[in-house]
Amino acid sequence: MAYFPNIEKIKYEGPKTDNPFAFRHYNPDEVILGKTMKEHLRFSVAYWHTMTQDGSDPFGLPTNQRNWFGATPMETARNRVDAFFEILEKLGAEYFCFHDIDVAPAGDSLEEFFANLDEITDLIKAKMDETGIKLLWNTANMFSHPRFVNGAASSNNAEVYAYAAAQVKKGLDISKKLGGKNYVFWGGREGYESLLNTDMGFEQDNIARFFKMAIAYAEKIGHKPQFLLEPKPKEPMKHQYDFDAATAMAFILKYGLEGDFKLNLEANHATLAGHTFEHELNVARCYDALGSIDANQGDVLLGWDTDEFPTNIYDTTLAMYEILENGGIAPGGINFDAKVRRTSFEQDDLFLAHIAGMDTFARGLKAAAKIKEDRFLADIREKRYASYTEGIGKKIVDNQEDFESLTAYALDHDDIKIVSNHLELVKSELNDYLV
Ligand code: XUL
Ligand code: CO
Repeated sequence: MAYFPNIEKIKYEGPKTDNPFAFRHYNPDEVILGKTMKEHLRFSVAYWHTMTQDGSDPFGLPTNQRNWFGATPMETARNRVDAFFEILEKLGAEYFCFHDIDVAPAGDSLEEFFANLDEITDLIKAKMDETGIKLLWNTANMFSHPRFVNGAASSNNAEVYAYAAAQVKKGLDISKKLGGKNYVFWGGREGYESLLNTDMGFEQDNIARFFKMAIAYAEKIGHKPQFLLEPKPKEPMKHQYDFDAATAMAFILKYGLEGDFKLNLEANHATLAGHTFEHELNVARCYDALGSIDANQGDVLLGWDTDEFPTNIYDTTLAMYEILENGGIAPGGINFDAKVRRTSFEQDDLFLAHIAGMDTFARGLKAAAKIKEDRFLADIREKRYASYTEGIGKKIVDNQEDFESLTAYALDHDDIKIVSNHLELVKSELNDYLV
């Protein structure tokens, strides 16, 4: 059965089309800077927002109209696999991501949960084999169930820690079965509510032990996906340990995990941390740790994780510039960790929303490629640091100077000429690339 009988495969029809179910900017086979748009963008659809989100909010009941509900939770889970792959195929998205509980019901025991996961991931595997669609990453939901009220690997309760380990072990077995490219840890409740009752150092040591066990298990089963840590500053916890890219890197480096871990950076998490998305991507690049991205956007007027589909070309341009400067995002991708608004409740809105996000990233890619080709930002930066390319500046970067030699130099050269950044001009010229 087709769950979207009125929707055909989404095609590129160009900016002039009046067909809302067509790409206006994302042209998968168009070559930009030597790679197709599809190769650059590596789009992924998130199982949770797309298949399980119901449109409810703290004040209201579900609004979403969906046609895949069955008589039992397992029947619904089976239907969802078919509906999800119909969406992926019709969108032409090559990748997908999921949490364990997105795909299979938890049942009444851990054993039943694992059996449900085995059955559903067999169905997913059959669909992957049939369509060639690949698993960008999977992860374990260790934040929804009440047992995780105090965290998972950071829990004060060792039995919760063991339960979480069992979930991640299963997640890695599934990653092996489905050929997952990456494996994500987002510490949904790895943080604290009050320092009055928290031993932060102990909790972080325990999280690091947990990650090392995950690495050891992946090595043992001969399937090592790229591990990714996803920072977020707050929500649900008041303070989360992986606050932002820089904090997550400090953790990774402190515990010697840099050989196995990179970052999965999410746009709305960046803004919650008081950063731009490009700031987070740039921090990751400074550590050679840009792994993958969760594409979405927040709302400047709201202080929480609204997970909106990305429609801001300014942001996607600067994000794509970072990705181009990184030499691409593979083996990561651009995963739409985004949900339709509660008022966009028709099932076909799932397509309209993904098309909007894919087109917005395609426009960002095109603008960023032009910025790179023209060396627009590269030249501005090169010129700004020109004083380090010769004379005293060159000697500083060649490590040939010390405080005494620099003092001698400064005594002779204290009539310093400084130049304006002309930043308003830069921003105005940048606008020309966006439209
Ligand atoms: C939550 C969030 C998660 C992670 C995966 O804000 O971003 O969906 O991406 O657990
Ligand atoms: Co995310």
